[in-house]
Amino acid sequence: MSLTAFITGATSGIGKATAELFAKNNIRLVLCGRRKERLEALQRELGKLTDVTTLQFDVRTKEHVFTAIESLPENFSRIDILVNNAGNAHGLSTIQDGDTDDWDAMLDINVKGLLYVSKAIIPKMIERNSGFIVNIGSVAGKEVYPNGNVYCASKHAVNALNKSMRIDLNKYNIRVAAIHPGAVETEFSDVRFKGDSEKAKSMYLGYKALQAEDIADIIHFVVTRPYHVNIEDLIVYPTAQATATIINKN
Ligand code: NDP
Ligand code: 8X3
Repeated sequence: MSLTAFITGATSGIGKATAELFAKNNIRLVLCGRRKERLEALQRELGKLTDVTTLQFDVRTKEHVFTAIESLPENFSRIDILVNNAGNAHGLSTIQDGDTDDWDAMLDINVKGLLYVSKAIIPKMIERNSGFIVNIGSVAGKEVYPNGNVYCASKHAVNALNKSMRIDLNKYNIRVAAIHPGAVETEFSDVRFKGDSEKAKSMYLGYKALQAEDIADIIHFVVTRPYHVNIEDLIVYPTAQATATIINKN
């Protein structure tokens, strides 16, 4: 039987590339995000390759997360792979200059949203004694850089939750893995810099950043190992990047 994957943040970047690669590999898809037109377009396109259903919800809104997931049709209710990917950085400033709405967004989306979605999906994995949860962290969850403060805190939380899930779900035969990318050229910087596309583009100039497809490829590799193999934690940089802040640009 084909596997079914539930991908949050499937409308863009890493989540979208993962959906596309999974579809090519005959993995059935539950695609989530807030932008309905993008979800519909993906369903039309990837529906030619595999079974696809979509759920439009904001991961911040607890009730919507649970209602949406409960509304899944019976043939999509068995989730084999959960990719906890939805998230973004909002702003880049010192702690003293930080915008509290940005802080709320990052903690509510990157941390609490991931928790709500996991809470809604895990019970059926426990019942079946199988499942795979892939948490998309960041190098920002492994180190802290100037002005990264709350985004770094949110991704350190993802790192901690990944480890916690591994421990708490261990006896239920559920695999848990985190992938921590460095710079990936997606809409990430557009969101971080609030639509300042020049500033966003400048983040990826002078070196070859990771592409969303590179991370999708790694996610696919991780979830297609034999069931007794769990790759627990991966940091993935572009070759030009040595740490969160050291990038060899020319
Ligand atoms: P994108 O901005 O391209 O994609 C972000 C995705 O998250 C979109 O599909 C967006 O969908 C979804 N999302 C954002 N907020 C919400 C919300 N409130 N509710 C539901 N969905 C939401 O960025 P990336 O693909 O780069 O980011 C994916 C993940 O990778 C994030 O967790 C990010 O932190 C992480 N990451 C990114 C890196 C990078 O350099 N790009 C590096 C390291 C980690 P929609 O707007 O339709 O809701
Ligand atoms: C995204 C990578 O370095 O901008 O998580 O935090 S970084």
